[in-house]
Amino acid sequence: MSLTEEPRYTHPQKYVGFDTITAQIENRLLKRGFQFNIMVVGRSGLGKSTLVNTLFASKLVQSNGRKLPTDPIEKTTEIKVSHHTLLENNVRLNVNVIDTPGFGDQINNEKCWDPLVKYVKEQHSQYLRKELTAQRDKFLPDTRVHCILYFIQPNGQKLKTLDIQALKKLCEIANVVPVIAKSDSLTLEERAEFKKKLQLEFQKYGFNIYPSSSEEYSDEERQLNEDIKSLIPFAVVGAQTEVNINGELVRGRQTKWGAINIEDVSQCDFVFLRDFLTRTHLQDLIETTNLTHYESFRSKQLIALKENASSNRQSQVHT
Ligand SMILES: Nc1nc2c(ncn2[C@@H]2O[C@H](COP(=O)(O)OP(=O)(O)OP(=O)(O)O)[C@@H](O)[C@H]2O)c(=O)[nH]1
Ligand SMILES: [Mg+2]
Repeated sequence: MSLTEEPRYTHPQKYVGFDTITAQIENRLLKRGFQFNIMVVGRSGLGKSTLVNTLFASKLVQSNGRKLPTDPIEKTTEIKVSHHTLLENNVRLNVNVIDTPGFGDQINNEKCWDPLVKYVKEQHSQYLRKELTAQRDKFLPDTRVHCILYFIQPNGQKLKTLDIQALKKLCEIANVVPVIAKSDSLTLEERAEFKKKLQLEFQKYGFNIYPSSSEEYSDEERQLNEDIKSLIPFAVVGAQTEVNINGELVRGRQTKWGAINIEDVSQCDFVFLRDFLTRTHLQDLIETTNLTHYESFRSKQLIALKENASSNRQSQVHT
């Protein structure tokens, strides 16, 4: 058959019903639910917890926010994981939020990303151990980090050494999506300029920012990813409150100079980020974690195991 020739289909003479397989798969998936694990990384007070709550339109995590300027800033780098089950039109989404408060806020910031890298690898390692047990569960609980939201300070400057090192490490092991935090503190022009500057920095340092330009994507998907890439880092604003704008209640922030409607795409990129993470790339984030990041961890571990075993055998032969 030449490439231009149409494949020859056999059309059953009566309705057989195998076209229901998609509905059957859907039913099974709906019963099982979906697992999505999202990690937020950034300095203390950049609005990490607020943005997670804003993204899922639910109060998932405590956003600290100092009530008084004299209150101490929480200076912990302890990783906190919280589990949630969200329900939307029959679809159950289990969300694990991995919060890393105060990242980079220690007196000694050297290698402060190490615990995060360790956490991501540990989840891969746990999954691999479960996968390799003789009588493994049918469905392995998945704690692997599907997405890391990386918060960059809205200061208009070049990336700090700490951010460069952390981004480099994290991009190698997970899907990293950088955002410009609290972008309402920059004017629209400043934001556009800062975004361009950061895009050049990402290129300069060769970060493998999600989504990558994989060969496996179709032309349409690749075009969508190119469009998205021009928006990264998303200039976000988080808000858990509603404000009245022209008689309409919208999610936003009230400031001395007026109100910001975070759902208005001319005011910030929040909607682009939300749609990217949930409406277009949720499945791809989960799949890429499994097929790319976990797979590379898995093959490295198994090769190391094999080499270990063979060098043990050789040393036994020689002794
Ligand atoms: N202007 C502005 N303020 C924000 C934004 N997002 C959050 N905030 C405020 O910033 C303060 C800190 O927000 P959090 O969400 O607790 O910040 P965090 O990064 O989780 O802080 P830690 O958990 O201490 O690391 C709160 O008072 C929020 O209301 C934003 O987009 N713009
Ligand atoms: Mg927080």
